[in-house]
Amino acid sequence: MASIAVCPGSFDPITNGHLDIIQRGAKVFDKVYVVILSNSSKQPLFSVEERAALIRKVTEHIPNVEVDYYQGLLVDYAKAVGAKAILRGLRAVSDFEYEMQITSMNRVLSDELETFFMMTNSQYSFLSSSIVKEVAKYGADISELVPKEVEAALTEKRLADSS
Ligand code: COD
Repeated sequence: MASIAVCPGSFDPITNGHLDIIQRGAKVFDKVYVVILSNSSKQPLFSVEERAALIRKVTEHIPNVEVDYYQGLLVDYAKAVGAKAILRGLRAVSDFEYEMQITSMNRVLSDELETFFMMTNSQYSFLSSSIVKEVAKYGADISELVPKEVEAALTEKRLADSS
């Protein structure tokens, strides 16, 4: 039986830290669905379509990755695509409490799903979409932090905002 995982997130926008988790996950699972879901505590900068297009672009070299978005519960999406695993990344101790909370909630909602955590690559341990957006707003060099397509999209947003 094929092993299918969902890699859920806001991805607003995708960073090299996310991409590293997706690439490594795709070596472990037969199929990885990268799915954009809504996090009610975040106000996204990019629309879901824009975020999905960026993720598709930067993962097009990984044949067993599919990109999608979904308005609803992660457990329902996982069930719909036949996934038994949720793939998440962990950066620092500060991530642990939040991840523990959502893992426990997902377990309450479905006992058919297991969450797997991958430790961040140490070079990305400080990296988040929020921090990238913060510095990109002031025109900082983010070329080491995000794929070039994301860098271009952030520059476009900054220029549109300042005009
Ligand atoms: N290195 C490694 N991993 C990283 C890095 C990095 N530098 N940066 C981020 N990650 C990991 C995160 O730890 C996370 O695992 C993943 O990448 C995605 O991160 P974000 O920040 O884009 O996504 P979140 O945390 O906002 O995603 C939250 C969800 C949208 C998945 C959640 O809110 C959700 O499931 N919403 C749908 C409704 C639902 O089902 N709710 C029930 C669960 S609370």
